[in-house]
Amino acid sequence: MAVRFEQIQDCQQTNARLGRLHTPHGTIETPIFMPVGTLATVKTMSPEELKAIGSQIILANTYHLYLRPGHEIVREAGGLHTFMNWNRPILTDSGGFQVFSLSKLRKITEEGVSFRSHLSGEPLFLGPEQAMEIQNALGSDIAMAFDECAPYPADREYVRQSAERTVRWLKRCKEAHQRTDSQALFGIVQGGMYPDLRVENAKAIVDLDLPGYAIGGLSVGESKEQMYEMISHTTPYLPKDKPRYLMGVGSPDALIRGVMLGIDMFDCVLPTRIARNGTAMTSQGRLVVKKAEYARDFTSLDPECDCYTCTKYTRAYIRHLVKADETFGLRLISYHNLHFLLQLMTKVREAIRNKQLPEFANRFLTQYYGSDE
Ligand code: PRF
Ligand code: ZN
Repeated sequence: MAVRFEQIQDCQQTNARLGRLHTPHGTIETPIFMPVGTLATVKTMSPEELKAIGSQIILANTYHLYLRPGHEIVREAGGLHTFMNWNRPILTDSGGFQVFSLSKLRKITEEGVSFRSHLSGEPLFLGPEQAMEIQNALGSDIAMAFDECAPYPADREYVRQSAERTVRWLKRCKEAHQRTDSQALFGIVQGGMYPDLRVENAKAIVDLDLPGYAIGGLSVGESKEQMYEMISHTTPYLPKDKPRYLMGVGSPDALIRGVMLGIDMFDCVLPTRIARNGTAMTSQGRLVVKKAEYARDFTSLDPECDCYTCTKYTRAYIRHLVKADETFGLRLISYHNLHFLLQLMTKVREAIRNKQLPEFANRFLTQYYGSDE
């Protein structure tokens, strides 16, 4: 078994769990947030910087690395860890989501997805076997199953057929999966916004007995309440002794609510994406540093933060850099935002350990949003 989940402690008041995920490249403390390094780089951040802020694991994308530079080049380099100089765990997403959101003229069949590259227009094909072969070449610690994330909204019949096909694709992924001793395959539960389809899909996926399970198809335009409801309908059917990963979710409130619903792993482009348009996540909520009101503000982005950015640079300086399109400004905010989310997860783990998660959640959310909601 390539990865093993060790449950350390259960929260008595919520469904949160404290755990450790042992992987070939080291152990991860859960619940955890995974910075996104789509193209084998977490945008603007060096691996040394990622380590300095406590990143335990990062995510990379099959779809993007397949198109550029091509998985054979990464294989020749000795795998993703060597290629990008990151010796801690890596999870790769399967491409089953990006191919739908990025590529042109895609066509789904039982076999897989035919599409045109969003870069060159070249006709390409991805299916379960290809997704596993590419992830095998990338050499990630955790490979995700090839799935379809149904659009939102979508009618029930479409979602039912799509979710059932995702189960058949998962069976093919499992069969095609090589090197099961050095790479774990996680299944992905789909089922759109239909509770009964979620339950049915979760049961079918769990039947395949995998080392971990993800909840996909959420954060696609539905309300937060609807998302939490879907999570609540799914987690009771996921085994307690395996890690649970909520895909593509990373706003502070959703991380906290997700943890309280029993989620162990999260990833999202949010902290790095909003950084690149000049927005910081702070203990008081989002701060749009470009605003004129910060021109002469010589305080730090977040008065409660002790990261490199916040100990050395002011809002006025970072605002100037961002307005002048200087890349250093985007680096400084990316560094802070990732530090902020990783710190948040450290505090969440501490709160579970100290049996104070609900109190911590209320306090944090009140400060971040100015109310409990
Ligand atoms: N499937 C995969 N990756 C994903 C998702 C999914 O459903 C999501 C859903 N928001 C994000 N990333 N494979
Ligand atoms: Zn900071």
